[in-house]
Amino acid sequence: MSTIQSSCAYCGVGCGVSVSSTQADWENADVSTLTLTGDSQHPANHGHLCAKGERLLDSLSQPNVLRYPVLRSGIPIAWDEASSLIADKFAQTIAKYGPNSVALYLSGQLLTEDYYVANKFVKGYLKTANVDTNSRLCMSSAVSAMQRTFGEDVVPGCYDDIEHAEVIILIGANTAWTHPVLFQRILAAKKANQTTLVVIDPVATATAKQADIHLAVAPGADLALFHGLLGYLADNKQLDHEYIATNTQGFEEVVGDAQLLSADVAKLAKQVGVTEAELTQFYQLFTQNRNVLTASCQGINQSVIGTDTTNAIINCHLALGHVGRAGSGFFSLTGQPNAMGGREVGGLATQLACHMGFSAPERELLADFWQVDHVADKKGLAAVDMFDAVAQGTIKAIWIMGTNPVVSLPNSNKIAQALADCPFVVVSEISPDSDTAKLADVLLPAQGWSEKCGTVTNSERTITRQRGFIAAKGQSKPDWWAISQVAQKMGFNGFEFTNSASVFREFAGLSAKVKQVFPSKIFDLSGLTNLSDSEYNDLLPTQWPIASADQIGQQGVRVFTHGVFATPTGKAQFVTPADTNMSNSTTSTGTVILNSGRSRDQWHTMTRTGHIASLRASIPEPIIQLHPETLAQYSVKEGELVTLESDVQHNTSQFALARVVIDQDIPKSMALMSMHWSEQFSLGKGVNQYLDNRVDPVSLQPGFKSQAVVIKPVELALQGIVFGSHDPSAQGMCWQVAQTLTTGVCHHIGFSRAEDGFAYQSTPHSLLWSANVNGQRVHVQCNMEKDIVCAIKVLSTTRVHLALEPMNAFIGKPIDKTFIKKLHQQINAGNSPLICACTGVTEAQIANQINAEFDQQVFHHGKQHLQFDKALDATQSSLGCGRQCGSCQSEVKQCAQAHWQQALTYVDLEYSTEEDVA
Ligand SMILES: Nc1nc2c(c(=O)[nH]1)N[C@H]1C(S)=C(S)[C@@H](COP(=O)(O)OP(=O)(O)OC[C@H]3O[C@@H](n4cnc5c(=O)[nH]c(N)nc54)[C@H](O)[C@@H]3O)O[C@H]1N2
Ligand SMILES: Nc1nc2c(c(=O)[nH]1)N[C@H]1C(S)=C(S)[C@@H](COP(=O)(O)OP(=O)(O)OC[C@H]3O[C@@H](n4cnc5c(=O)[nH]c(N)nc54)[C@H](O)[C@@H]3O)O[C@H]1N2
Ligand code: SF4
Ligand SMILES: [Mo]
Repeated sequence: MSTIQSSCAYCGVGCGVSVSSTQADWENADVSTLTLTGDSQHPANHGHLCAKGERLLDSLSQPNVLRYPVLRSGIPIAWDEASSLIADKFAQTIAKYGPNSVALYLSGQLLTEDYYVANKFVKGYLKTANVDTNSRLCMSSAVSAMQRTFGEDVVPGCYDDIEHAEVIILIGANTAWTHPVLFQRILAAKKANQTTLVVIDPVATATAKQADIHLAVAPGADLALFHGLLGYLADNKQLDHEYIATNTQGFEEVVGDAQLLSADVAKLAKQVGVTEAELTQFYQLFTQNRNVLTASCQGINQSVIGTDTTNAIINCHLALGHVGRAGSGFFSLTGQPNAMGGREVGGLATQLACHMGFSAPERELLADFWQVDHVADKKGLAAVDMFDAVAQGTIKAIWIMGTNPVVSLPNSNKIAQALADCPFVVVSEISPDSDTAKLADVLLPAQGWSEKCGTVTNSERTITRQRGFIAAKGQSKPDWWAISQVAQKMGFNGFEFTNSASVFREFAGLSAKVKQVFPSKIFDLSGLTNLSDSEYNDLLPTQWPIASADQIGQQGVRVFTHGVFATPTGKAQFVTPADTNMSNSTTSTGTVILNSGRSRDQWHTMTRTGHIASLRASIPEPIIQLHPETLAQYSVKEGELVTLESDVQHNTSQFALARVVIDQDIPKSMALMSMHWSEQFSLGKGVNQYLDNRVDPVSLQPGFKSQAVVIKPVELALQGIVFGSHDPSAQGMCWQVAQTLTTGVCHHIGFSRAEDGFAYQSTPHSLLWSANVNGQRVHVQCNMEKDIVCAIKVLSTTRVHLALEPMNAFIGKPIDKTFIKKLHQQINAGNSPLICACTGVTEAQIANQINAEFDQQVFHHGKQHLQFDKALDATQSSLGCGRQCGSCQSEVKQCAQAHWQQALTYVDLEYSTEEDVA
């Protein structure tokens, strides 16, 4: 058995994985013979993984893998031809329209080496800074805030702070689902050290449910909350004036402004959307505890006031002297596996490599290092402006790499149109099926996770080697290699890299040079400049700054520990927010605030997780979660289909976007939908078609999280599911969602006219019948080919619940006498939603088990001595649910609690009946 260490392909926790093979010949090993576990030696996860990480090997069996470069016509071409074509088109465009007519749009899922080469190509040789990344949609507000305060994009703390904190505040972060391994570490610390966990989120999320205190703030009120906190701490003489005087600037201005808020706590509480008691309780945590850690994510970043809000949080910690000290301060949770690495090499259009800006000395250093006469002389276009420029026709050639902007950028229909109209679009992908890939003039096959090789940096600045362990599929190539080919074809020197190690060495060398000329910079890889290929291959997870090779393997590093910062004066800067009355949200009568984010089991636009049956089962169709009172307001019912209308999109589409789910955890003013859906999986496309592209003025990050929309019911005459063969462009279909099962794919479908539903795939030979099953009138159509079932369609006027996997099992088999009976049994069985992705445990199983535990307790101890916690524990021990990666613990508990409550009602009923009889 041999083992290779690598890193997880998903979130910014940056877990290490160990892949093992029984075969010595890795290159030719069959993926099904490999095993993957958490790397017990990796400092980020110590062997733990979440449900997505555990299924990394399943992600490799994609239905469609891109293997060769392809033209829009579908004709495959050779790499040599493809790179010549791209080089020619880019050169011609620049010659005719200037350097700013071209752009690259990258991703936090690329490796540092890919990112470095892309930036060198664009900023050094194409002479434009039009190279931006999806990190703009993700981390840029945190980046801008840290730059403003600390002088550099540097997260001061590390994961070890979790164990040192007395209070941990998660703000705008659903960490239980989005950074599950870190959340389990927080829960363990909470248990061991009685750490107080506070969650600040308008929604009672799975994370909030496991907290000691949940502050359900109004959307965007976080800015007032933290700015008011600064005033409160000053009012109550809690600040560290010595630290403020010695190490900071700008305090007087900000504190005066903050005290205007704290002067009237009752008014402030109202603005924040909490009670005065809740507000004071929260503020007192800062006066009663020394070690308070605040970690933020997209609920803060994806807002038009994201940078000011982050600065308001940092201001409080700064004024308490809580920077670079164990267990306290501000921590930015990174989204993607290498969003941090991208920022290091200058992936954002607004910075240069190694955290440099565009000042003359910084540009000269870079030009000198790359041996070019000059580099791009000013900031380039950030994501939203970049695609606006594509739409306006000023950018005429764009290369998109490792991201799916047609789904993930706001106002996504406009993005799709812009790319469709753009004269030259190159997309580097692992799958030809993404919505963006379908618009490419040239589609390039990239090596994906498991094939590619390089480095990534996680939330706490740890660089980990991502190692390839299987042979590259077809002619897929590393992204850095593809850029180098095009650069060389354009006649540029400096792209003769032989492997990822050679790229990394150059990057580390640049870092050493930057550190030498600008010693106040914190970012430092100079200790890695002289790595040999084999040292690079063996590189241990290492946290930067790394000034010497002796530091390889270092962990638990904090920066700014001596109160010296990367600003010109060496002092940290307090930042006064522009306007604390500003909110991220817009509302008007009849609208709700649309909140969007992540589901527990899916990754982004689902290109890598949508085909994994066990990850698709928990949320088979797009859903929109609404508070029961909001349903009444819109006259919609649970299970009905709706679409949205917003200021940007006056919706003329007849397609349904999502199914309504009642949720008491959502505030009344809000609708919540995930960001994951796209045209690849759902006819209704995704949520971003209804969001406009307003941005934070400092960071230019889109304010995704809270925009006003109107909910519009979509009337369906017939809806249901089709198994087996399916015609996606059938007449009159207005709802269509593809779901992968373990044995194939089924489609959830809907029709606004009943005749279209009946006509769908109907042939003169179809077997047709209608029946009452489970109190519902269902219309079944079964198509046969040579006595073998090739399609089964089940429709009804309302939603049909089916046991999906057993239904799909009829496909491809002959029918017998019991066919209809067996089929009705599966319709009768319904479809119990999956609760735990790791164990495959459904709601029905939890219900059965908790009911059994209930009966046991009543039998042994009587109705007066029921203990829910004991029953829950027994249920989990018996089924295993919620015990593996832990990210569904709150859902398991909620589900068990609901059925326990039901059992209690019955017991009371029985009790009263007995009484009555007596
Ligand atoms: N399962 C899963 N995990 C992931 C990802 C994934 O796709 N799937 N993606 C990764 C990436 S790239 C990222 S960036 C992270 C994102 O990780 P998170 O930021 O944790 O995830 P989100 O669901 O986008 O949003 C977090 C929370 O912000 C809340 N929120 C909305 N508006 C406000 C507000 O005004 N104030 C406050 N305080 N909260 C608000 C939402 O209700 C939501 O619960 O997740 C990473 N991890
Ligand atoms: N409404 C709303 N919109 C959002 C968000 C939100 O919360 N709400 N969140 C935003 C955030 S934080 C993020 S990070 C973005 C994410 O949005 P995207 O970056 O658009 O999402 P992904 O699905 O991760 O896209 C990555 C693409 O790269 C491909 N790929 C995978 N590996 C490789 C590789 O090695 N090389 C290449 N060349 N391609 C590869 C995948 O198949 C996939 O198509 O979405 C943003 N959009
Ligand atoms: S928490 Fe899960 S998704 Fe994130 S890096 Fe670890 S295993 Fe991967
Ligand atoms: Mo992200």
